[in-house]
Amino acid sequence: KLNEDVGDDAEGYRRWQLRQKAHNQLKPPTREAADEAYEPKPVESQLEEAPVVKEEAILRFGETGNFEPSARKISSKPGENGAAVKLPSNERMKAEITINEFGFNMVASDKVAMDRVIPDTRHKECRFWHYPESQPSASVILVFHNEGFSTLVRTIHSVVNTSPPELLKEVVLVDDFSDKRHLKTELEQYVEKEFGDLVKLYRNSQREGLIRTRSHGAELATGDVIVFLDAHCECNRNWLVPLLDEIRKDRTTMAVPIVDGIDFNTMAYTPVYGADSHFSGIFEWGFFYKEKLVPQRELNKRKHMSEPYRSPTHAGGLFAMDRKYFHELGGYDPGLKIWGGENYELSFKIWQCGGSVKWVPCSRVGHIYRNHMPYGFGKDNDPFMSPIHVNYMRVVEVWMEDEFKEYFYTREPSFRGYPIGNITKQLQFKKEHNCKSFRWFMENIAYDVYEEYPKPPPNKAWGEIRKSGSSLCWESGSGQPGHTVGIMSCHGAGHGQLFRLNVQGQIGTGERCIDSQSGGILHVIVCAREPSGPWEWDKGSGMIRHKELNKCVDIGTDHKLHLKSCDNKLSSMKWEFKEVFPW
Ligand code: LR7
Ligand code: MN
Repeated sequence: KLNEDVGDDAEGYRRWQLRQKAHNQLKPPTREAADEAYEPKPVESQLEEAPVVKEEAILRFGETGNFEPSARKISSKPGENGAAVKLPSNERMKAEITINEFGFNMVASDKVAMDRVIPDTRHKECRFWHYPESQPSASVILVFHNEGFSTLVRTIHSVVNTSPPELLKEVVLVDDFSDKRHLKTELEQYVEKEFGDLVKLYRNSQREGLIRTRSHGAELATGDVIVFLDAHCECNRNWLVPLLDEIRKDRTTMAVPIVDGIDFNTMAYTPVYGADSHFSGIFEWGFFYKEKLVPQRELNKRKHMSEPYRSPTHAGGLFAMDRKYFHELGGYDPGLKIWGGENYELSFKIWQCGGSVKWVPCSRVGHIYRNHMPYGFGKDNDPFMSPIHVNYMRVVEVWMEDEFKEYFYTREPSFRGYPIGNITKQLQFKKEHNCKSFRWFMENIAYDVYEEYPKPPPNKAWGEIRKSGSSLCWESGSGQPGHTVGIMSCHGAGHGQLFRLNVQGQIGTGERCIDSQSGGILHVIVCAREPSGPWEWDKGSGMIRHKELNKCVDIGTDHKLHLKSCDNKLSSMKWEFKEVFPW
């Protein structure tokens, strides 16, 4: 019985594991038995059969759901019930070293139990869903590169502890060419001892990046459904079944859990979103991933608050798909490098070629957000163009038509023309499968992107903004809102020296904009929703004027940019845009 209580103590946990082992040793049916089961029936009898009603999940209050596990016991260990771990001051130094190495505090993580209880962050309804018993089996795939030990291993424990053993076919670990000692025999022995055959460990013979490593994992997996998680997650109660149920109903659905946060420093487990507020994944035109409240129109399609809803895209790391469907779609574009953009590639492909992406409120999984990315990009790195951007461009060139491509290149003008490798296979796939246009996607699925990010008007000028005839450039530094804009020697590498003036008078840099307090210093702001602004550049005089204040940009003695009364005789008020292609 799936919901049979195994007990909350160590003995119960053993029993749970034994059950899993036994399940794994079940023999598959013989070829003959399988053939017999699938013997086609004569047409007459098929006609007599009652129409098949697909089984539905039922919400029945007062009666706990069939897959709902009983609550585990909270122990007295640090981090229990998702609490923050407090370190004594003498361990702080060591903790900092691990944060530097892994992006997480491994000293804190090492103190947290492998089977700690985390708070149930789901909507209250979730406990009362009764799902059809017959569900596809799952392979949970974890790819990893130089991860910490206890965070990785806790992810496996958590998957095993929270998944019905009948449905968890295997956990597939794929090591993306890590070089840490603890990920060699120590990991092999631990996994073998704790999980036996349930967990399989494979290793890449060279660094492939997370995207190709996931594709590799999907090829090695044998379950009906593949579920990807980052290698630093903790699964919440009954997270798996609600995902599987969406795929059981429609095998072309990508089912996405709601991601809770685990603090990199204290391991505290906290929801990012409350159970009553529904968010979905979107993007701005430079492809920074964003989340936004789901439009009411989408929510109204459902009967209950806890039911899944459609989303344009997702963060990338955590999702479930029918394994064969993933392969039918060609998996990820193998030309994508290391990290980034694969979430768009897969979600655009799914939506445009007839499937759907759904976020599932009753499935919650915690993820440790790192404090920094602790690894480099290996040989995929190029000093002048991040592989992330090349990935974005592959997605743009394959899945967007001219109009939408243009919005991307308006936001990132210096990327135009960078070689992105061969995409004929991807374009061919799109054609052969009669995939819909990006316009269709924007109008029907991602329509509310425009609410936050209206179509950007074209640039009037872009590039470095140089003091005429000099090598002094505008510099927005970190680009953080509030950062002042100063003057520095031009470096030609883009970043904080790349600005765009659009035809509606807005000056942008990256995803941010430039403003000035009345008459004060120029500084970085979060762009207003409307892509317009007060700026005007007169190519002839070189002056950049704030139209509303009728003042011009000048260099102050503090090397920052100030608004002063316009004077076309001042050389410090003459500016020219110089397009740069840092690659
Ligand atoms: O070269 C690599 N090889 C790997 O196997 C680099 C990474 N990895 C592994 C790594 O060990 C980890 O298990 O890949 C997984 C993801 O890498 P992270 O944790 O460094 O990525 P992230 O959490 O910073 O980034 C998010 O965006 C990525 C874009 O490519 C991936 O889609 C990540 O899965 C994704 N993470 C999430 O979606 C978690 C939740 C929300 C966020 C952010
Ligand atoms: Mn991650």
